[in-house]
Amino acid sequence: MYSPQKKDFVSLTVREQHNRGYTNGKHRRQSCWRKWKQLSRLQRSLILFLLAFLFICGILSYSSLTEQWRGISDRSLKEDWDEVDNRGLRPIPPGLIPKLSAGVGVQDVQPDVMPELQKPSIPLLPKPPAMRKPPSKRGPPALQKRMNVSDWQLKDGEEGLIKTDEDGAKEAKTVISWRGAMIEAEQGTELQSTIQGKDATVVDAEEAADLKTGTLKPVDRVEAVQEAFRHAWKGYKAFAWGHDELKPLSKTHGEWFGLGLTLIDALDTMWILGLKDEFAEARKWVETELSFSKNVDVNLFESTIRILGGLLSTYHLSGDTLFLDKAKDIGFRLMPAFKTPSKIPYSDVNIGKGTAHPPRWTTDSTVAEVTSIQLEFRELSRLTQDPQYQNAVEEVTKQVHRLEGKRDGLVPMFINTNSGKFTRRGAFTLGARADSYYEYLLKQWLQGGKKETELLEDYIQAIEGVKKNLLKQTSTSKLTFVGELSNGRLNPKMDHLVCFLPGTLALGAHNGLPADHMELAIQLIETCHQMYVQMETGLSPEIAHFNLQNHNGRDIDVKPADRHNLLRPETVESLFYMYRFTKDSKYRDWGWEILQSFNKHTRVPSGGYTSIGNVRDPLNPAPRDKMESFFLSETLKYLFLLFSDDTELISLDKYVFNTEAHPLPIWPSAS
Ligand code: DMJ
Repeated sequence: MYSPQKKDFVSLTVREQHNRGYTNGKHRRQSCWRKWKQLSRLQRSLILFLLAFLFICGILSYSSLTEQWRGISDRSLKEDWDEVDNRGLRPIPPGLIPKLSAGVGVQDVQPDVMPELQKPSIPLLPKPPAMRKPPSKRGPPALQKRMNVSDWQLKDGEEGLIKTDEDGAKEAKTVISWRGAMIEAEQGTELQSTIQGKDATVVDAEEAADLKTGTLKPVDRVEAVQEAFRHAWKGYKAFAWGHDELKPLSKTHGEWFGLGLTLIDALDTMWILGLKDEFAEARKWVETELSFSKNVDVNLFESTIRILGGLLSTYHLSGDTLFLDKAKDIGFRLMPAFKTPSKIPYSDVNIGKGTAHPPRWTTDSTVAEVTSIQLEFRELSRLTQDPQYQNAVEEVTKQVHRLEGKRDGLVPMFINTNSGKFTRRGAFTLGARADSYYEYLLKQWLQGGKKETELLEDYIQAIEGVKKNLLKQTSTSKLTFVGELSNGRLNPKMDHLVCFLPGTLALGAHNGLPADHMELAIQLIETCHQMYVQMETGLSPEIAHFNLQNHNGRDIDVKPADRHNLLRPETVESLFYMYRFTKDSKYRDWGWEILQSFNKHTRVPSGGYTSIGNVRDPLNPAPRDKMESFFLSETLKYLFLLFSDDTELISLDKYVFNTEAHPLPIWPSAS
């Protein structure tokens, strides 16, 4: 049945359309439509195809045009930023920040006025990324595609990147392409490690001969460490100055606390290595730029061992009271962490607001964290003659000493800040979350002049606990390792972190503890050494799994998620102790091999060293674009001390190193 309402537009007559109120324009559209309908199906298809084709072409040319426009605007932004940079306007004027005077109570710390004060006098343009970011990564780290080594580092004898002319001089191409980003290559000598202007591979060959003839001069190795430090510092200075960490590949920085962590952590290393110019520049930054009056949350443990420890040791080495003043300031600002129901400190403190809190997901703190801040706070009390610091940390020591839940002196990994009791009991490790508890038992005993017998008792009992519960040997080469206990079952895995233990055991034996501690130290340092030499890069993984059954003839397996190396210090730390106490030159040689492997696989040509994601693949160690502050604070410092013939340089009878390698004095017996 006919129904005008339902009749479609095309079939309406002009009058009908007029009656329904359509306009003239609509008339025109109507006649077009009629013409369209009069075309054959083939004609209509052809026209539609042409229109679609033109539409696609239009879209394609639009996106490439906008790409160009974006490029132009990025460049002009970058140029604007560089101009601001070049005018030296980035640093925060710190003189504006009122310094906390001695005697101000924790409760008097005012919320910061930093946001206003930090602003430079001219508006800053947003900083463009130094290079285009790779697509964001998802999934567990081991599964993420990292940069290929070929993308950023040169291989031995690689053609095309380093050309050798007839005189043997190397000429580097100016750029290496990395997924569209341009990374500047430096002179050929920079692309490999350089010692006194010689290519490291050449030095290696010479060294092998020298080692045989016994003519190798120790000074070469000392200078190699200085050179490595300078190279790392060059990257930090160029791309991360005053920031927490260098990201050497993207040539920028990472921020953790926003307190110049790498710079502070590296101060005493520069002093010890004799790098006067670098030290002077860094000191200037501390004097003029460093302010702790900042509305930031910091981790109590990390800021104590790196910042407080770094400032205290630099004060002791240099005698410069600037560092003591800064140490007092940060130490005081960390104290709110101890205001908990149990007096076991919270993990985090806001050093500007004077408030503290546990992590968001728990009221637990980590046992290693609350028991490895004692050396620093005790020293702060001694220097300031203010007992509050020492009292706070020794209260923690006392409570942990008395606590139930240990197993033969071994401690669980967590402690609750409300109840003051161990939680998640049943898991025991000498690795992450417990490691430095053991280290600080011995070192506090030494720091205090061997008088605090409870510390010593706890330490000796714990080492017995290690022997009884955690010590095992691999079936193939009988490598001794320290496994982990989980609800009574031994897991034959060992963190690289555990490699601090041989050094600590040796230090104890040197101070009169049982001789079998030294025997164990010798066995364990061999295992730590094997964790390096059995890897294709010559660098240890973060975690090693040891074979108790001889099923594949190997001692060590590495799980994909554990293949990374963060430039950690523990093995070279122990090598340093072992060499000092035994004078066995093999420990120096092992350290030298490690330095060379760092140079080969983690050194970034434009400055800095990077952690890597895969120690099993020398062709693609998967650089992670991060230089941890402990590489400068610990790794290079211990290597330098290992190679130095001056055993009075930080004598182990006069200093104890905190867990971040900052030497603090052993207290004179009168105090
Ligand atoms: C350092 O910050 C300290 O040595 C800490 O005790 C453990 N981890 C890192 C280095 O690996």
